Amino acid sequence: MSDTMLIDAEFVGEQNANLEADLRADFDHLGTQLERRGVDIDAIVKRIQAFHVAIPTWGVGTGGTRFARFPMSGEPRNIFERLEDCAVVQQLGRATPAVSPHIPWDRVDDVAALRRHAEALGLGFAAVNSNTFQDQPGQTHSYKYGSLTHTDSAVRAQAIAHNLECIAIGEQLGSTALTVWIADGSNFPGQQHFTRTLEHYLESMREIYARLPKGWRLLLEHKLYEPALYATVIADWGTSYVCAESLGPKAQCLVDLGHHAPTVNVEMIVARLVQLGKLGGFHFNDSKYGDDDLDTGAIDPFRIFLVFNELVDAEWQEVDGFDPAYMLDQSHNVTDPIESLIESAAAVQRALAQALLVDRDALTAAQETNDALGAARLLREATQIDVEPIVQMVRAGGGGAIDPITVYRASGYRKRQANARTAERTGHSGIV
Ligand code: LRH
Ligand code: MN
Repeated sequence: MSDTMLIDAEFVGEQNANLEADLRADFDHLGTQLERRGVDIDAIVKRIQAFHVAIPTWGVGTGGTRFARFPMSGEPRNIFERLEDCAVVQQLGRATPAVSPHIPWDRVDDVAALRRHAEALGLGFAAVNSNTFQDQPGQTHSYKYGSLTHTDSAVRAQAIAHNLECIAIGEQLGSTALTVWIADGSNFPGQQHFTRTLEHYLESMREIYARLPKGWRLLLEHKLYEPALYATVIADWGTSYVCAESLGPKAQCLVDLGHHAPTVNVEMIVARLVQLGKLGGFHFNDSKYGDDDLDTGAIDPFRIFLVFNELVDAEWQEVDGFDPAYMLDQSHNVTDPIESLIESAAAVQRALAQALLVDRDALTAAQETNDALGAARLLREATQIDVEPIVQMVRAGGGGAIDPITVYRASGYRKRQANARTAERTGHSGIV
């Protein structure tokens, strides 16, 4: 438990006290229901307690689209304040003890001071994200026509150097992974040579791979389109897999749920990458059309359940080396980001809890005997069980809030920050 509490712990305790009796009753009732299904509720609680999802530092600021961004008063103005808001998500939700930084958005002069600030807030650092999809002031070469795959080796060298800098910063922060998403691609047929761009990508990534510190992994993030609107160099899981395989054992594939065409079967991609030993991690979010970066579970909670059904199956099968990095990657344009992140982390916990309720022996039997409806029912039934008392008990047991959104709103945290953080930010467009 961190020593810097941004919301009065006593206040949280008082709020919980009003809800404890009802929670206990709901929890015991659910325990009886699950016992009838041969499920030990305490074992599920233990599993959810051990599950953590990292939050994106860029997720605590108000997000925007290419049209506009509508800043919120009291939003964080720098990484130190972003960590404070991340700490509130952790204090109340107890599921997000690590944050995923993005460089240069989170670059500081004194990295050790940043690490101390995070530790004082009870936070650690997950994968570092590099950024060669924007030009920085004073940058020598532009990434307008690409970065790690640019036709000009000087631009590629600049992009490689940036990724090596991200590794160096990550090492100081205690991170053990680098996530590489590149926007490289084209808007016109013929604009780029498909094969040469992928060869450039592999050449560049080999230089980055060669400099990975001991115990680190390189996470390749694919994306179907945007900002490239005709062809994206790393557009799908297949390309990402081939590259990760070619790079070596420390390279794995990261699945951002929003980076697929709306009808794509993402849970099957997850199963494939598990089978191929290349599932490195996730960026959880939800979407209806494109890479909408909406709150996880806000549009299609069944989809996130189906992803966790594959992950729980992998654990149940004791798949060798199965250890994905779990992160949220969302853009909060119309909500208080702290509330959205608390709700989204809980949505991921809920999906895991429901996936743990699936009777895997019965499912295997139904699958092996082609009992289609029987198999489908086993999954659907698991999603019809209200596991909220489990998610609440995990929060309460970890010193968090049984009803975190009500506590957060009643705490007046955002108002306090609105007074403290005089707005410097403008309404420019873009996600941050
Ligand atoms: C690209 C992406 C990537 C991040 C960015 C903020 O769409 O998902 O993971 O670098 O969002
Ligand atoms: Mn992402």
